[in-house]
Amino acid sequence: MATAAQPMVPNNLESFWMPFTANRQFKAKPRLLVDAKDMHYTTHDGRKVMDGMAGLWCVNAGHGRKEIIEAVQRQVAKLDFAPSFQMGHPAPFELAARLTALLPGDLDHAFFTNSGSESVDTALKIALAYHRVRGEGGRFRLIGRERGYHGVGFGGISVGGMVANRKQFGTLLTGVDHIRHTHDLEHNAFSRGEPAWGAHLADDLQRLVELHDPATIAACIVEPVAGSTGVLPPPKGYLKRLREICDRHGILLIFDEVITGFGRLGAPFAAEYFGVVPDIMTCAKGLTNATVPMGAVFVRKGIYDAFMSGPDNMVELFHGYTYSAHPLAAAAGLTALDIYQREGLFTRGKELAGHFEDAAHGLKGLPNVIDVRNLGLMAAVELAPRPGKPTARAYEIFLRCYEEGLLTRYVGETLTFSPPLIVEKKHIDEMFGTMARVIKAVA
Ligand code: PXG
Repeated sequence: MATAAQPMVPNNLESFWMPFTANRQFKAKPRLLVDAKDMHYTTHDGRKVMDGMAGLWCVNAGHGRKEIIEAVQRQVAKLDFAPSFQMGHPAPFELAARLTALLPGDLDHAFFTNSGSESVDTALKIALAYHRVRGEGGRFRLIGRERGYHGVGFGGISVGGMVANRKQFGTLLTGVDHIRHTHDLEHNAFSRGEPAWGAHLADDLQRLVELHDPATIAACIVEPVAGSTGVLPPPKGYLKRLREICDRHGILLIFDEVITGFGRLGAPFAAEYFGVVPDIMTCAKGLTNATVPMGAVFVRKGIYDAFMSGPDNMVELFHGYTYSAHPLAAAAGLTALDIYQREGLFTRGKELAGHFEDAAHGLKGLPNVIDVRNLGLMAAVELAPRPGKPTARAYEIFLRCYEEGLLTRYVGETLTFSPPLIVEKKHIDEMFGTMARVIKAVA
């Protein structure tokens, strides 16, 4: 409800410098969300909008989950904050144990952060420090991938491959190189699931190994399915090939599962879905159903153990955040896990993937649609750009969808779908039905 202290529509939109937003365009015609429940948002003008994006790929169990709200309320009343540097409190120990029990292979330790960006920077730092504690400090290079998104810290934008996210920010980290991305419309347009063509693109890593000398390379980081850049499922066999090349040369493989973690593909993590175990895995978003910010980095046993070798009164890793393992986040995380497991949300994507895929590919043949891509409960439709006006068509479609009751995301010429995992077939039909209608209406 609107009150004097908290008006429904703020009368000053100016002071908030909005992230990743065209501020002037937005503030001229704002879109405010004021309420949310399950699959829907309510807008400031009282309309219901279906959440086709699980917020920002993060509200996996749907909005307004009472159990999570109550767990956070109980926690804040009992222990609002406790330091995790040389002190501790119970919840994150339980959360780490429960999370690592879900992971494949010997990924068995969790380091907590507050976001995906912090998880990525933490993972890169752990990779560098790991080699150093083993006496291989000469491994300083980090390899990322074109079109990769790894958040917005300096580490993340350095290994990331989205040009706009890099070009304003100077020299970035040194010692970074990139393999090619896997997006190829000529070979893979309208692929259902993993494209058949492109496993050989993983051999780019071998090329960089030969160029730089493997003894200088610490880690290679990729999103198992690139999300922000417009949903790029990996070609069949691609991730296995990356794993083999890393193994051959002592390079750590990092999977950035900030989007793919917590059931997005119909398995708890993409590592399990693809049968490829990374050495380090990052996550955030769905970890707490996005109710309280939290991220985590999971590492294999050998990595943690390598740090536990010096004098036992010494700090082993000089890294951490004031809010690492924050009590409210840990409470939200534990309760989100309860819900995911009880409601079978980690595997629900598997049951719905076929219907979701058919619905997405129903957009094929509509005006200006040049590709549809999907995996699990992620999908994207790519449009031909309007001559001389890049991204204008996708933006207009995004806006029209919002006006017609569907929240999607647009990046470049691509619109994406990543609904809460509680989505039902009728919601899927409505989402893609709205999108089809709007694509036909927007020239
Ligand atoms: N890694 C990956 C793979 C991500 O998708 C991050 C790291 C960074 O997480 P934080 O919590 O620091 O934002 C992300 C974030 C979008 C979009 O739709 C995607 C993200 C964030 C905001 C928007 O393009 N992913």
